[in-house]
Amino acid sequence: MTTSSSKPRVVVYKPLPDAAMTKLASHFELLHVDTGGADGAAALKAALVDADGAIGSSVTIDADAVSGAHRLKVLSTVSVGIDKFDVADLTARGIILTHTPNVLTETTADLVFALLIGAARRVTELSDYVRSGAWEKSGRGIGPAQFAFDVHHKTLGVIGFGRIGQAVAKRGALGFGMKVLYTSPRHAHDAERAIGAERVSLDELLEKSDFVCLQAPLTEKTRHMMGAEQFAKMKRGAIIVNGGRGPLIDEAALAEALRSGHLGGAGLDVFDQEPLPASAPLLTFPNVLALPHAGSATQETRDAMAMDAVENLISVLVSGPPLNVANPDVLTSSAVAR
Ligand code: 8YV
Repeated sequence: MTTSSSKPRVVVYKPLPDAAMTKLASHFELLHVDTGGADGAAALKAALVDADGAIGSSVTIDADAVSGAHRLKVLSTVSVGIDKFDVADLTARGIILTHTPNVLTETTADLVFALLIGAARRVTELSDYVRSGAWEKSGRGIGPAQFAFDVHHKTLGVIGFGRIGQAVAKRGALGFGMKVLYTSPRHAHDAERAIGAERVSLDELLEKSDFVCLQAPLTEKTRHMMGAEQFAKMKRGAIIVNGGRGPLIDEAALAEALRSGHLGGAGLDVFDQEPLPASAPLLTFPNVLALPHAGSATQETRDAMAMDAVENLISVLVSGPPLNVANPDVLTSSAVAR
């Protein structure tokens, strides 16, 4: 399909806030694609054939999706995570992948800590206890059946110590007097100095932590990194929190660890299947606090993410140099000459 416009052609595969759309339209010819239907993947693949760029989020764009996209120069995801993409294939094709790492860290860390506290202090269970009239019927103050778990001065283990992981750790250490352990491919010396965070092995983190918080990126290496063996190594009564990606956890193993009473609870913002079906086994446990992948979901942050994603597109297709490139090897590879 040829375009009459001199503007680069950009596929929009996720609705964006008005301000971002206005800026996008001022630079590009836009083609909106609804990826929600049964033929959503086919529609996106067809639209990418004549596109110079694309912007959106939460949709898998694999090698097949871009196999006919011979003009495509950039994919701009409105997310920090890039697990929806075949990054090696994009790099080999010379397609730049940009993301939005700079504006969602604190917002996401706030929600992750809300999950930790909510799970520990049984916030939704106790709220339901009040709403259901059970407290009224008891005619007295609450008792041991309603007691929860302390957070302050406990040990927080963070798996994956990037921006969000470190922001969660700071909340624990500086706000709640928690001892922070972390696993990461490399030392985070600033965090070690600032909050006394200690880099340890995964086994040591699992054995010593009262709260285990998953903030690692999803890769083939980290998929199901928390399985039956790892849950068994956790302290009895410990709480798992996942603000990273659902497939970091083997959900069947988590359900068993909850069913046995080995784990004290879970705070989960991400799941293997999203949206999570209401019939999911994990939702049968009252000590599971489940949220709908809402880590970055505040108006201000989502507006900022969308605007950053638009600016990333402009930096590649209009102004240069490319901003927030998630696959920097593409900038030096021979394939970039498209
Ligand atoms: C969602 C996230 O992707 O940034 C990420 O990686 O997981 C979240 O911000 C968001 O739904 C994308 O718009």
